Amino acid sequence: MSHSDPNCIFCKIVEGKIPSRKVHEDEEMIAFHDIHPWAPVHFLMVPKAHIPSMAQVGPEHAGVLGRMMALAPRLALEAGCQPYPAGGYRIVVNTGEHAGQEVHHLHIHVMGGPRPWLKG
Ligand code: DGP
Repeated sequence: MSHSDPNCIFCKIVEGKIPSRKVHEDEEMIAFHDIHPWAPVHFLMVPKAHIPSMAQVGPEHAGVLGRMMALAPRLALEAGCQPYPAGGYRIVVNTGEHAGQEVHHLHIHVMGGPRPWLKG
């Protein structure tokens, strides 16, 4: 698995070649607002390493994925989601064509804000 794919839009965001509205960055991940939000609050959490989707994830990725999930609640509140249980948010990882995955660099959607945006 290569660390960076020159044709990948999220690798370009990671490398600063495409601008984004960042909510977090550290040595192994970046988080930024979705350009086409589905919810009042909608940001993406992206590992810096180019992993195409959840389908390529193995035990070697457990650390970074665990740290991303563990950071999501704090970033959600900082981005404007309201606290659990009256508020809250949805966390989604689209994987493959049947899930509607458009960008083939693993990303976690974090979506919140008052309904009725929530579907399904
Ligand atoms: P998915 O369907 O799970 O692959 O979602 C990809 C999301 O990425 C989609 O909601 C729109 C967002 N997106 C695509 N290109 C860009 C971009 O250049 N910048 C930002 N901020 N978001 C993008």
